[in-house]
Amino acid sequence: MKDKEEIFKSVCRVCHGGCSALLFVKDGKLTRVKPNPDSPFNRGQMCIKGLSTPEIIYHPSRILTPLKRVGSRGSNSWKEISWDTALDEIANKLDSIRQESGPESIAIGQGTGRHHFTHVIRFANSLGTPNWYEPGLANCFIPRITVSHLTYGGFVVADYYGKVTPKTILFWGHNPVVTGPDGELSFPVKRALKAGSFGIAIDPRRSETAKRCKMWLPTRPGTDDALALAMAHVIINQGIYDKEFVERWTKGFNRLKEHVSNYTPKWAEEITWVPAEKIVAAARQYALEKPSVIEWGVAIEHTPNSLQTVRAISLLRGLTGNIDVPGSDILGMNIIRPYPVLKDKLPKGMIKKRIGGEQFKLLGGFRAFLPSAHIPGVLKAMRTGKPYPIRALLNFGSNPMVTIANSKEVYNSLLNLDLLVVADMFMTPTAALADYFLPAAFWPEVNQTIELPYVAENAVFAQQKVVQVGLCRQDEEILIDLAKRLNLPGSEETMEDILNYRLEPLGLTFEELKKRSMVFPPHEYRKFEKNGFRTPSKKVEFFCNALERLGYDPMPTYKEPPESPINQPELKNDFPYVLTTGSRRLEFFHSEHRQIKSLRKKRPDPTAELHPAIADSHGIADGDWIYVSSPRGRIKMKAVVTEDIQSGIVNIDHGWWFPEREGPDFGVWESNANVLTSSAPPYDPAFGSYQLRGLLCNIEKMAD
Ligand SMILES: Nc1nc2c(c(=O)[nH]1)N[C@H]1C(S)=C(S)[C@@H](COP(=O)(O)OP(=O)(O)OC[C@H]3O[C@@H](n4cnc5c(=O)[nH]c(N)nc54)[C@H](O)[C@@H]3O)O[C@H]1N2
Ligand SMILES: Nc1nc2c(c(=O)[nH]1)N[C@H]1C(S)=C(S)[C@@H](COP(=O)(O)OP(=O)(O)OC[C@H]3O[C@@H](n4cnc5c(=O)[nH]c(N)nc54)[C@H](O)[C@@H]3O)O[C@H]1N2
Ligand code: SF4
Ligand SMILES: [Mo]
Repeated sequence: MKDKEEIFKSVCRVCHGGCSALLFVKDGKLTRVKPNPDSPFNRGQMCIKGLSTPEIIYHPSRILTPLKRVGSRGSNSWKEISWDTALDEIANKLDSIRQESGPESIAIGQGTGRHHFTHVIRFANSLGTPNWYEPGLANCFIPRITVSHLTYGGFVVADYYGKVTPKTILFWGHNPVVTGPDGELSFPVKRALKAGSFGIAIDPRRSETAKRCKMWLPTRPGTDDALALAMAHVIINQGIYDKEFVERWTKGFNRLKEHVSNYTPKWAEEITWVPAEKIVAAARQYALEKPSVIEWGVAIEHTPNSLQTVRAISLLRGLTGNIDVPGSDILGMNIIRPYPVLKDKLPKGMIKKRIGGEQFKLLGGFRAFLPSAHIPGVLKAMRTGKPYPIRALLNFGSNPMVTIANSKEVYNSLLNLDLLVVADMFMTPTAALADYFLPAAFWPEVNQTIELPYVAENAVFAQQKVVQVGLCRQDEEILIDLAKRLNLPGSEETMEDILNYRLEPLGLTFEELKKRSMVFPPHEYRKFEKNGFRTPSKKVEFFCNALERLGYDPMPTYKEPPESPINQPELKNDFPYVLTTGSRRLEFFHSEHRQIKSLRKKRPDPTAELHPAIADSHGIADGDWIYVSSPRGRIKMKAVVTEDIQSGIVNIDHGWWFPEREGPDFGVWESNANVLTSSAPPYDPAFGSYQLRGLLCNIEKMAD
């Protein structure tokens, strides 16, 4: 007899999002995914990626068994092996490498914001290697998290869930209507804008979010620091800051006032290409029509001045008192325990050995929020053996051949390894270079908790395993089994032990949370009124002594991007336009989903957006194929000619490869934005961020 259909509540993780979902299971198979109407976050809505889950999970090219390479590296020929054989062999190789060259010669890479994110850190600590990384971090989210902690003593997120809706939303290099990142979903943003919040978009493109805003500041990529300093200048000079809040709750106001006195809107207009009147109008709206929130995005971290750019923006909240009051940016509640990452298991000597840790103190040093290694340095160690060799890479859920800057360099680095293990769902241009491929579970095959929004952790949801597909396994379980074989500390603890430990403050076990699906206590506002902000001065720090002690500017400063029309006028003839890369597309998550028919159909080709003014001068019409070139290489893109972009700027998708083509390359050199980018210095001095936006480029129509 056939089973009847069962319905389970879980959380979608096709993107970072966290939409609560109903999973329909019949005869051990996932038949449908529908939005869960009970979640205050997505309230019965999901995007097309999440709704495509059954198509992704049972996709014919998904890999369902562990594979071992036969033939030379990158020949893309494989044989199927059992889990036991795969894990025994990998553990043996890791063991020899750690004995011969020390655990630091084993690097662990992972993809952005995955369910196993913190477990990878736990594994690295227990193995004793300081060299784990994620392609975000220096270039994604760590600057926002760190600066928030340094400035306000905690992470802030927009308040869409209380009684008061934000009156003004300033979208800064951020397109949440499409991206809904880091557990801050797109749906509440859309609801707020619909309910009348005044949106201001600071973006070189009139993005999907900008189109719903009342004001658009079409900025030159890479100049957000200048724009933020000018807005601070307006707010202070016009006396429209929150005097009571500034007086009682901030430190360094007079120095800030002095510091920004020359950063006038006129000064910023020349740098940012945004008319001074618009800068003034945006600053006034944000400061006067309160409560206001700043939705800041990843664009402000894709620059080698990430620390100071994020700091400059963060001061605006302090100047206007838009912190932890209803409808403003609120401080996180962190309602469950942090993941037990076994920090104390990493030997002291190893902390010093972390690649990039000494140089980029807020990425990898002792003051770092989540100390990790600097990717360009790790890759260099693979190629050159300096400062010491990196011989193995365990890559859990990342596609560095497509997502890390300078793909050629990534390729040459990976080819030099003694051992490359890739855990993924599909054969990618990265996985094709591996010695072992481990088939990873997809979100309906995973037990985890998910905290929303990330880092703030104001709510917690249960993600639950409802089906088994092939021999695929959850990444954490793979890591636990590897840890057991290597006799690592902590390997006796099961996933369930860890989940129950984290949930203890709520008086719940994971089994109980699964039944309830979520816990979302009411927010406690104005927490600072009790004990002050959790900074050394107990105030919002305009002037930050901690930064000064680490050797960084205690006040935010402007720095022209290294590759720019102003800094490299000599490149003007060959590369006359400003290039920005990677604005997200609803249909794809980074390099994923190009093989998912229903999604690819909606966006079949890689695109470059450009203004008619520059398209015309090259004889390019909408839909033409063009070359986009930078000082590093050339790729093919389909032109989208549109008025919705600042003239002089070319915006290209990132993440492109072609799963339908032959491996091992799968066309990875053809339309991949990171053929055009560079991971060479200069880097942000604190985080090691490199430049992905605001580079220089040229365009050319392809012959038919
Ligand atoms: N569908 C989908 N959702 C995603 C992802 C995905 O791949 N697909 N990725 C996830 C991840 S890891 C992240 S980090 C987030 C990122 O999400 P967001 O922070 O929203 O980032 P993007 O879409 O990359 O860029 C946002 C906007 O910045 C603009 N922009 C480009 N350069 C600049 C600049 O120099 N200054 C300013 N002010 N604006 C600029 C772009 O035009 C774009 O509209 O999205 C997450 N969500
Ligand atoms: N030029 C340019 N480059 C960029 C950016 C940009 O804007 N411009 N954005 C950068 C940013 S912000 C980020 S965060 C990075 C993202 O970089 P990555 O994290 O490397 O991005 P993905 O393409 O999502 O790679 C994830 C891989 O993991 C697999 N996968 C999915 N789920 C799982 C799972 O649960 N387990 C395992 N083992 N595998 C899984 C997918 O199939 C895919 O191959 O890209 C960065 N690269
Ligand atoms: S927004 Fe993200 S979490 Fe929500 S349905 Fe789409 S992919 Fe899933
Ligand atoms: Mo990211």
